Amino acid sequence: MSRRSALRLLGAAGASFGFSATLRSATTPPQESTMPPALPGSTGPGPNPYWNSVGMYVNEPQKAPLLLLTDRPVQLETPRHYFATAFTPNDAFYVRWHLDGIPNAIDLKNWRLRIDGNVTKALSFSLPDLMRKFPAQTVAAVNQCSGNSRSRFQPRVPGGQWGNGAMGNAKWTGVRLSTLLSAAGMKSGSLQVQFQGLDTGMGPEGYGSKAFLKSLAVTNPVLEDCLIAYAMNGEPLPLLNGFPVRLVVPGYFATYWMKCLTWIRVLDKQDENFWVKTAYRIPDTPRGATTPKEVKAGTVKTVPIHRMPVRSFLISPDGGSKIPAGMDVILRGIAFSGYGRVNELEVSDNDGKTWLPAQLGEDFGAYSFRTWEFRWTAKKPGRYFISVRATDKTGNIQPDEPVWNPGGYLWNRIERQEITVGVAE
Ligand SMILES: Nc1nc2c(c(=O)[nH]1)N[C@H]1C(S)=C(S)[C@@H](COP(=O)(O)O)O[C@H]1N2
Ligand SMILES: [Mo]
Repeated sequence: MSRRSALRLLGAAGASFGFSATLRSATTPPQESTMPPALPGSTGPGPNPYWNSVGMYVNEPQKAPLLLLTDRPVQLETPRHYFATAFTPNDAFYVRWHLDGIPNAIDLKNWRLRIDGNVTKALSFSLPDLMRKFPAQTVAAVNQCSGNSRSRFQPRVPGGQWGNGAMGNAKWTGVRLSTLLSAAGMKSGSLQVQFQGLDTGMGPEGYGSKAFLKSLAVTNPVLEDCLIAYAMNGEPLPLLNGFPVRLVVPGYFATYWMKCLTWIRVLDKQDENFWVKTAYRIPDTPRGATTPKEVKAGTVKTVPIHRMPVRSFLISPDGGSKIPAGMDVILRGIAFSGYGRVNELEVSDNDGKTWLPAQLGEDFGAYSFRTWEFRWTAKKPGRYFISVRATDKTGNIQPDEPVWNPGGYLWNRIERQEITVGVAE
């Protein structure tokens, strides 16, 4: 048995005993009655009504107990309570890989980051080179999987059935991608910059893609914001989150945030690899929405997924315990958008009929989580539905309609949480 699978087994065994059992009771799932109503024409069970996915807790190396989504490749979700603060601890940060051949260890003596392809001068850097030869930059940015909240989709779509915990926010420190690209000198005719990590594997059946490759167009202004990060919240990245360096693409979905980055290639042709041409594409429609019927008809034009739509979450209280009537409670949560900072957060305690502004927390930059709080007093006992909605600088506001596309991407519907208020005794 390998060390990894031994550790995994230990983690799984641990999950059935004390530690994670305590965590679990702190996030008691809501009752059946809080299931959102089934949508017209739906079949089968309704969307996942729980905040998180419904997995057991596991311990992976360098990680706190996290919710297991799949183990090959390893995919772990962050439990709700970790989102009470603007920054997600490294050990609680969610994990997503596509291929099962992920690195177990990195030998920094031999590890290099290469830049080649359509450049004047191919370059290669050791980790100390990156840390010493270039100025360090820091950005607070949300890393969110394109499929975050996929378990809400109705009808269901294939792919990891994430709850809301396939996201995290960190302060990323590293070298600007543009600095390295200028050092190498992009030649004329350059179309895309392609990124590759150290992981290998079979990829989806029938596609034979042995590597996970992503590209961004050389004309995309986001390249200027990209960092090659060697620190996450002031510490080395956990291996599962991309040690020694990963690409950070502020405002963009995490699919571009290449982990264990080792190879940057400047292409003079369009990238036709599976992960760009076939996967991670969204309908070229408002909100990226389509219908199963249109997909079947083959009429949906698609584009690569890009920026993250505005979202917000209530983190506490989580509905797991009754609140005494007449008592002040502070509702707390987070919000973010890939289209510019969140500048308005509203709360409704009557299922969206009326809204009141919440107090926004410290501003850590346009691409960070922003915390919010709202003092709430329910005078009468009963069931309340708390909804939260954010508006970003671009004027995007969260809608109360679900979105549907075959990839299970771009979910940003207004969240609602049932809270029971009891008689004060
Ligand atoms: N090398 C490599 N980088 C990768 C991936 C991968 O499979 N391999 N998956 C991407 C996707 S789709 C996501 S959601 C994020 C997840 O980042 P995390 O595991 O640090 O949370 O990594 C991105 N970078
Ligand atoms: Mo992802």
